Amino acid sequence: SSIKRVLAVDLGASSGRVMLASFDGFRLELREAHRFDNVPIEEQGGLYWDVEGLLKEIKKGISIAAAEVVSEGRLVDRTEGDTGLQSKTAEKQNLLGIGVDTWGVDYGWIGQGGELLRKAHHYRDTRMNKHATALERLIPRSEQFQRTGNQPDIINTVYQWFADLQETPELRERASGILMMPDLFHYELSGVKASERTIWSTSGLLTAGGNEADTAILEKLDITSELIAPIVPAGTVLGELRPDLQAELRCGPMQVIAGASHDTASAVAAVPYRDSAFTRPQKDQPSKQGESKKADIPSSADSPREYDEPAFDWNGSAESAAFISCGTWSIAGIETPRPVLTQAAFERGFTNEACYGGGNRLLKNITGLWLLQECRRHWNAAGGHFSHADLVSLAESAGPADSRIDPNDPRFAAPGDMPERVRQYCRDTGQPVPGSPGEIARLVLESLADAYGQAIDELEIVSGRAIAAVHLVGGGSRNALLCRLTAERIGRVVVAGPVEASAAGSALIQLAALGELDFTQRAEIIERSFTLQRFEPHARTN
Ligand code: LRH
Repeated sequence: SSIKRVLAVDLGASSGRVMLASFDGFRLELREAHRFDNVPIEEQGGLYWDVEGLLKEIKKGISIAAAEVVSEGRLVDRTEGDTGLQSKTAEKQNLLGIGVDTWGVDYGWIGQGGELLRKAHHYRDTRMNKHATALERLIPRSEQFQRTGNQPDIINTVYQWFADLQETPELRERASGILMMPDLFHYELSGVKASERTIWSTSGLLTAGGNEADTAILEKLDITSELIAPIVPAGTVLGELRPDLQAELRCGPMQVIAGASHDTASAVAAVPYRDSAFTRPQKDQPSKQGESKKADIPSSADSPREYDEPAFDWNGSAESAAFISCGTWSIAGIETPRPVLTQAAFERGFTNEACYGGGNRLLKNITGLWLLQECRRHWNAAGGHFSHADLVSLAESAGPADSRIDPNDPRFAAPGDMPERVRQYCRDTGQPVPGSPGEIARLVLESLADAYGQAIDELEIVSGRAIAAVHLVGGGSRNALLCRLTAERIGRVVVAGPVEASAAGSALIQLAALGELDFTQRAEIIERSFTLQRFEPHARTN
């Protein structure tokens, strides 16, 4: 068979999926093999990952997908009427790879025997509140930004580590390693410990645009760099799925591949940029582990800082397309050749994270559909029966909202009674207070569109680059009202889709790493494979 198959495991805020991706050389097809809940464990006021439970579900997903693939092979044989070919075809239809992606910043402390030393915290845990000021005294915010390119944020790994070490200093002695969450799952699947670069680029610990942890920051935390496994580029083949798992899951050999294991980096890899406004640098080519060479990007640790508009060579083109990766979070950004470490970028709340292929994502993290997800959870717990789509259509009929919230206000970060927090925000700011679920949903969506508009305008200022259009990808691209409001607010064409951007990006990167796909063709492949919708920036009345 010429169909190549890989598994993209995408762990999102409320659910995880094992997606079976099939590529026939022309089109990519994604099918959900297994979906499961990803609900953080709440225990004595703490919020944690259910690593064991998730691992069980990932394994279940592998065996379901493997069985599906084999039975598909049989089906082909039966129609051909040649039972002799049965086992051969089934073998050829094997899964080639598997990669896990999830949100940034979270990690697990690993003990001497490779076990989790303690439950891995979820970033919405509030333990960092007590320690953030002390960390910022130790490593001032502007220094954090200058060293790592990351916008200081209480959820960043560096804040979480600091809080952990303040509360449990003996972790320094007891730990043999620290793995970011996708690295932890890849380790469980392959037995190989590695630190994938895109997920580490969310930590607040990596040198800006570089390939290693910032030594000054590690020193200030009093942590040895030996705790961090070698950093590898996105698209690194780590090794084969452990033989015992192959036997247990009856799935045959497949490669465990660290794709862009940061979900947003993966989603951005699936953005079908068409204007070829900017050809990304291809210097940090993904390679097999061990062969990974250092990216040819000057490490900001030893190069002069840029305080003015960055003087990038944009290959002669005048404009870029921006992306908004819209799910629980909304991430608005553009790709730049190198991190932008200017004062303007810092002050306006931008962060720099790594791309697959070696470029940089200059972006702003905006609290996204989380607000609506939490509202829905609250209303349904109180007896409502709202689907997400119900809320969108209620928002549609509610008409324009009179008030706005700042989605990034800290009061909205932790789980809780979100409708009341939205109302309280309006009271506190002297605005009309929304009542019905439709009014609240409309207010949230319009506030998001406003935040996107502001981020896109600021991106132009900070990057010195005109933004011609915006690709809105991820689950939010299904929300036609949000796409329309966004197009109107930002005054540019919005191209919506793919919905399953993280899984699609993971599949593209894995297949490219295996030599089965030419990544420079990704826009064409995405356009052939998924429905994309265009929203024009004309204002409407309702
Ligand atoms: C989106 C995301 C985002 C941030 C946040 C913690 O899921 O990965 O890019 O890193 O989660």
